[in-house]
Amino acid sequence: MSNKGLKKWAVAGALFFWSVAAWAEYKLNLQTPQTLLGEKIYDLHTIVTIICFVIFIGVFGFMFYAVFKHRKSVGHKAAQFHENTAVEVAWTLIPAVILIALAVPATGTLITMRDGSEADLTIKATGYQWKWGYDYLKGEGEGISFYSMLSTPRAQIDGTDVAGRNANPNYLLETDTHVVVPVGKKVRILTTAADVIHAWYVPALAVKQDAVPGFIRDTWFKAEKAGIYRGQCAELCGKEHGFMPIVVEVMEPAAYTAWVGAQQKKVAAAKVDPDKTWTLADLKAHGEKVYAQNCVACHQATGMGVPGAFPALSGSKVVNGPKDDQIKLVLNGKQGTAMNAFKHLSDVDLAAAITYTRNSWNNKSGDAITPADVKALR
Ligand code: HEC
Ligand SMILES: [Cu+2]
Repeated sequence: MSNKGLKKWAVAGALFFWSVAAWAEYKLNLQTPQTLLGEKIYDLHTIVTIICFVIFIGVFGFMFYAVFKHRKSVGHKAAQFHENTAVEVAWTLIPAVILIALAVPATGTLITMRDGSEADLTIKATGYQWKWGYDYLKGEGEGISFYSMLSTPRAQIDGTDVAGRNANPNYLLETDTHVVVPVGKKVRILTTAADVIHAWYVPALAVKQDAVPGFIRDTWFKAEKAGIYRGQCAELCGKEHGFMPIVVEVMEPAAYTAWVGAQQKKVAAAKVDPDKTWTLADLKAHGEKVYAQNCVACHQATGMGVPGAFPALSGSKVVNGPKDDQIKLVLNGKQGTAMNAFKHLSDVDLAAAITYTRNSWNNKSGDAITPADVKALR
């Protein structure tokens, strides 16, 4: 081989191995299933893939053999014939038998997958742009309700903290709160959505179910092993679905019971008396946090908004106008604009955020909007 040729191969080889190193974190095949049903699905997938592969080799092998061995250049002549009953019967029967042989176990598994009856625990998962809301509807923990949001730092996502991103094994797969469930219990997940179609997908638990506005769909799983299983919204339409991951934490029963207790205590503690008298300073201080979490992306920390897209709240007629109109606007949003409804926030949070906007920047109304004001307009 010439020197030049050698060099070319060396470069190609280096590139190949470099890319193999880059593949190290990718895995072929499905994730290891953590439920019995998931194992069934996994095995079914393996068997079907092998059968497809065998058929592929058989059909293409025969075809290439026929084309190569019987080519014109070695003196073969095309046979002229029509109809061959034996061949026609064979190519009808053999695929039919293969299809039936596949359909029987597939149907059995599918029926089990669809059977969400007699669940120990029922959790509703609601898709929002761009987070998940969970409500524990039935079973131990009934009444627990929370949102679950992406917790990967923004700097890792926008590329200002590449080192942090490279060191983060759960990049884009981590959330502020986990869906906690007990091990060995049948957990039924009802899926729905509040805005656009989402999809609740946790590969290791073998569940994937669309969450469609106005519809309730269901799926279920029974985890065999405690641990943390990660998934994502699997809806394709819209770039932000990849930023609403799902983290399921499967706990031993005793730990689960403790979690439920802690959660219920938290709910009780957060239940502030809506008739409590909040001072303007209390409301403003709390409101600044609520504003930073919910409003700042559009209206900006300066209250100046983004000209042409998001109106300034500083100096706004609405913010400085009658308080009822403003409360209604924030509660219900404005149809057809990016100003979404903020009904999901508590009376206290809304009262505080609105008080903050009425008393910040150039706004000096001096009014305190109380949680009771918000409650009255819900
Ligand atoms: C996704 C972007 C977005 C977020 C987040 C958002 N808003 Fe808005 N907001 C808008 C847009 C767009 C409008 C203008 C709607 C219109 O066309 O009238 C608006 C209008 C308003 C107005 C009326 C302003 C005026 O002068 O007309 C108020 C008050 C307001 N928002 C308060 C809030 C509060 C409080 C929050 C947080 C709880 C919030 N907004 C979060 C986009 C947003
Ligand atoms: Cu989604």
